Amino acid sequence: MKIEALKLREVRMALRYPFETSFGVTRERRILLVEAVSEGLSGWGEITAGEGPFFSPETTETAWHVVRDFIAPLVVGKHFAAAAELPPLLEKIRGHEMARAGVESALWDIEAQEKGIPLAMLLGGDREEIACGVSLGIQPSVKALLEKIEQELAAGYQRIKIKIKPGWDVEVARAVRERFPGIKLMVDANSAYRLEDTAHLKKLDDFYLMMIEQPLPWDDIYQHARLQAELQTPICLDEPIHNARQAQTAIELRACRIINIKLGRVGGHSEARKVHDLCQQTGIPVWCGGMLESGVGRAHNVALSTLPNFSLPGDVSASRRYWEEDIIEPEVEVSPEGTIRVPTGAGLGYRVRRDRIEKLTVRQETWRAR
Ligand code: OSB
Ligand code: MG
Repeated sequence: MKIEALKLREVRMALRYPFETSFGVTRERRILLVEAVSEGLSGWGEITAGEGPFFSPETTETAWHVVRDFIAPLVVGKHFAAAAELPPLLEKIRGHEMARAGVESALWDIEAQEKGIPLAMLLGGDREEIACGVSLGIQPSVKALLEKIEQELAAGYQRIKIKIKPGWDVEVARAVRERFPGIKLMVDANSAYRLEDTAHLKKLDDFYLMMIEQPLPWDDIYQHARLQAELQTPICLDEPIHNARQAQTAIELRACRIINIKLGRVGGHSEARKVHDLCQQTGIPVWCGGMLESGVGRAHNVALSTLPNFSLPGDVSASRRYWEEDIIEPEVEVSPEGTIRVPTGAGLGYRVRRDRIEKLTVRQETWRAR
């Protein structure tokens, strides 16, 4: 492929329901969409950075800056035999994984279209459907949370993740367990605790959770190992895993027993596969995390989730849980069994709706090969 043009758009999409975590409330997403153009094909990627530097240091603005000033000049006008040739070219850019992932994703979409195969197949996936869970934000009351869980289970979702923070944790988990004794249940703290909270976190062991995701600081691995030694519940790491090397550190230190792979957080499909393969070889199950993606990012997550070691239900759920109207067609739907069917068309396998994107776009910039 020759990248003749790279187009970056910012779209604003209002969530149907506010999403509250220990680091804040999100009501509207400012999503960057990457469109790469090559020989009559358009490949699409999504940059999953947050509006503020609260999940990770990246933001919508930093990603725009990094794509415009550093990534686009390295990509536009270049020939690639495969999307996997991009990461070495971007290697000297430190951090900014989400910005890099959005561009790399667009190239993977082009490569799959060129070959006339689904992206899932190009990545090496072998599933026809993927298992889905939901991530439920902090709710105004326990009653409201129990009602939400009831709805999601009725819709078929296979596991429930609830966000926790100090003051919304042990008693909430207890109430959910009492009401739903048999469900697959887990919690995500998004770094709301410190190692000194170990005695408090140990109380969660009573509720036979599948895992506790990221209890300790966002950039920590070592203290999670100290905590894991004290907990029966498996720890799952999210925030501090940006590449296979960090995953190896976490596994060798026994800082976790499960890893959440997010395409943006690890810098793209190439690195996501490396983390996946390492975890597979070392007996660590993985699942695909979410960042409140639009249909474009969601389609990439569906494809990634088809790899064999994605053996636990992920945070990849139906478009309609987030948006009144998504930007792909058909929208991502979940079956009554709590699965998403992997599309069989070439590339992403969903049609990207330019009409809808145009309406949602607040700024755009295009860089063309000269
Ligand atoms: O920690 O997994 C997380 C959303 C935004 C930022 C971080 C996280 C999340 C989620 C939502 O849990 C997952 C989703 O439904 O997309
Ligand atoms: Mg998380």
